[in-house]
Amino acid sequence: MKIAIIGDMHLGFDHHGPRKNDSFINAREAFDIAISEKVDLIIQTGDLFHERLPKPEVLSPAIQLMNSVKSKLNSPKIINRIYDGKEELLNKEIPPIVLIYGNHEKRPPEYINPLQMLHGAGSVYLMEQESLVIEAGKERIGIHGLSSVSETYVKELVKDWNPKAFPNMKNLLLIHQNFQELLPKQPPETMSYSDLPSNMDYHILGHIHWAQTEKHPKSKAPIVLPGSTVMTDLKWIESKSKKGILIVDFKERISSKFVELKNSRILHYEVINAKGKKPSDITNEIQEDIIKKIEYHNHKLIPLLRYSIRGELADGFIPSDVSLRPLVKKYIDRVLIKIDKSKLTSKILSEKAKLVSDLKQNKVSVEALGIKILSEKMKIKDLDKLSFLFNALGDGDLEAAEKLL
Ligand SMILES: [Mn+2]
Repeated sequence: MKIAIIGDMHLGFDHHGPRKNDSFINAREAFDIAISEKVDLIIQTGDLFHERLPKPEVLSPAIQLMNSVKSKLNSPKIINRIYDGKEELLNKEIPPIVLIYGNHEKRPPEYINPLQMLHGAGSVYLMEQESLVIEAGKERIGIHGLSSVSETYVKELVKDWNPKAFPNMKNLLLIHQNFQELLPKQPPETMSYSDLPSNMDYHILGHIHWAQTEKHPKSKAPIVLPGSTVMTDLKWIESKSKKGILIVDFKERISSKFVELKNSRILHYEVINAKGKKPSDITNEIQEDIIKKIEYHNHKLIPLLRYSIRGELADGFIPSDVSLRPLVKKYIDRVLIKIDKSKLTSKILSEKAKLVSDLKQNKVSVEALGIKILSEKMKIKDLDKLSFLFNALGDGDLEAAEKLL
């Protein structure tokens, strides 16, 4: 069985910014590759959408895209489904796009998330925590999918779930979580590769935005990260790895190829050493680099330039003195400039600048700060209540917010 594996697509990313079309341009190219490869099935790793509540302006083209893919591929069939410990024998046609939901789509249990909506409309098949035997042509494959769950209890949940491999076919696991091996400084409850079941032939990981291939420490089965189709975090590692999708042939032997997305915008990541420099020295250095990048650019989308300015500035200057706004304006039609000053320091740092810097370095989350302010304003001390109220207000769910008071 030939399967296209597509990573996090984040449809609707930067909806109000200059990269508003990027997620859709790349999604269309990814699906076009899958269609031209005549795959039997497409697996998507969750975070199809960038937000829990995508706007109709994002939902509508997304549904059109899924439905157009569906019209161009044959419908696979579910033969067997194990859900909540119960096994069902079926013979049911499903859409060719099978996916799980990611952390970006997750909503509280009693709410409907956007992928549940697409599933209900018959545009995709969503797996929450279930095992399927899927048949395409005369071939069968077992897929075990787990949508995003809290990092604090995922290990226990996977252990309890303990998906059984279906006999006489390849079995693959689809999951969207953090992994110790991929992200530094994770709390101890975060999963490691060895927490993945060792009875699977193949593991597909969403959530991580760069492409990488690993092996299960016990079973030696592949662990693959297709990587997102659009750049969101602008990490250094994303500038070094290409965006693309995997085409995998699940025969007796599993073979795969990575097909690059040619339309994906180019990201350049540069580290600028600020040690002992004046702000004007830094902006001059960056301007020279911008000119060079423009000269060598040959992609139809203007490039994204990420400058990470690091080190302690010359005496008497603070990070906010380093402003690239004039450069951003000057080159607005030629490059997109993103600055990271989280590692830029000075001898004098005001309290406000320190708070902003802490926020940027994730020493304190915006959410925690918001809850703290809310707690002071509303004089509420119950942490659970505060967190629910904060989320309800964030969702614009005033009715739910009112009920909490
Ligand atoms: Mn993601």
